Amino acid sequence: MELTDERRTEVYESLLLTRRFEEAVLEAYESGGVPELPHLSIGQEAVGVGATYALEEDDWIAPSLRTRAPILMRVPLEEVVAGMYGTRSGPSEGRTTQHHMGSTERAILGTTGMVGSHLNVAVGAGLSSRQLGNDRVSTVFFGDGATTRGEFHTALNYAAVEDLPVVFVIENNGWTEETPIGQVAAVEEDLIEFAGHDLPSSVVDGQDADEVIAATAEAAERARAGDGPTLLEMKTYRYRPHAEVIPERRDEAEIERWKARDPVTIYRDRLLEEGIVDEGWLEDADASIRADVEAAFQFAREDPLPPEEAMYQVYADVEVDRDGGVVR
Ligand SMILES: Cc1ncc(C[n+]2csc(CCOP(=O)(O)OP(=O)(O)O)c2C)c(N)n1
Ligand SMILES: [Mg+2]
Repeated sequence: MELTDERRTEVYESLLLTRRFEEAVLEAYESGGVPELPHLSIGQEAVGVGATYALEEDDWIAPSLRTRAPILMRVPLEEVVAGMYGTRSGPSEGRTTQHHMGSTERAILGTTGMVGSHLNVAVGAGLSSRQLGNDRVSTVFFGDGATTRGEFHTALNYAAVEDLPVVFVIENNGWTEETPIGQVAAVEEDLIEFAGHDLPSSVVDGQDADEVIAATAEAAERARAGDGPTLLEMKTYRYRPHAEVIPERRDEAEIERWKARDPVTIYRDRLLEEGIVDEGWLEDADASIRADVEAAFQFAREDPLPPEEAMYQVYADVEVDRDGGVVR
């Protein structure tokens, strides 16, 4: 995939948008204004941004509970923020929060509260590409904790046996809630060892968006050529606790070590060094992204609550009357 200077400035803008959005979520939550419990991805932005950037617009993406970047890259900001406030303009008119949101029109498969539940849905999307004869690749993001679930092994095995066009992206932030992954994963070093030897796999620097783009582009190309799935383990880190109600129990020194390899800073410094942007461009980009985020929050705060009908058609596409009887 050719990364022109212009495309690389777009990558940076997506990194910065994800960062500024999540900072705004945290600020709004702390001031008591958000009904949803944030599980922030601050620190992990390059994984979602880089991988999404390497894909075609209609390739399927199944985000984890924490992957925010692909959603922000494909769904209008106002809709995402409205989802968080549970208002009418949110995804599915308020039937779901932004935390697990999906949007089939934008090829985003929503997840559920069950860790790992979306892996086989993503494999199913890959199978549908095969059966429908199109070349849509399916990429699924999931945390290191999800690799301890049966779903992970079922999904990898089935995709490998059937040579399905699936890219598996582990967002390995080293922690599953408050447990270090090393305590619960039975592999020596890297989680890709779970895959065995027949599945192409690699470990990727998840803090470097260029590395993420290159690895994902190669995996997507393999999938599109009919050569089956790839497992990518992206090493990354979240700066915030698992969720905003959970106390921080990680070592401060560990958090600081990772902050020294911040994905937004790494990319900004590289663009500056290569003379692709200057300080003025960076300031303008930040101001404009901050203004967009602020406007989206303002929009969502004024957006009306969903209509009563939003309580219907949650589990099935049927119309029911007030007594729960099926009308159509
Ligand atoms: C099947 C299941 N078990 C436990 C939980 C509670 N839970 C929610 S998120 C989470 C940790 C997930 O860790 P990881 O997959 O590494 O993702 P991360 O939060 O680090 O992004 C757990 C245990 C759950 N939602 N579903
Ligand atoms: Mg984790």
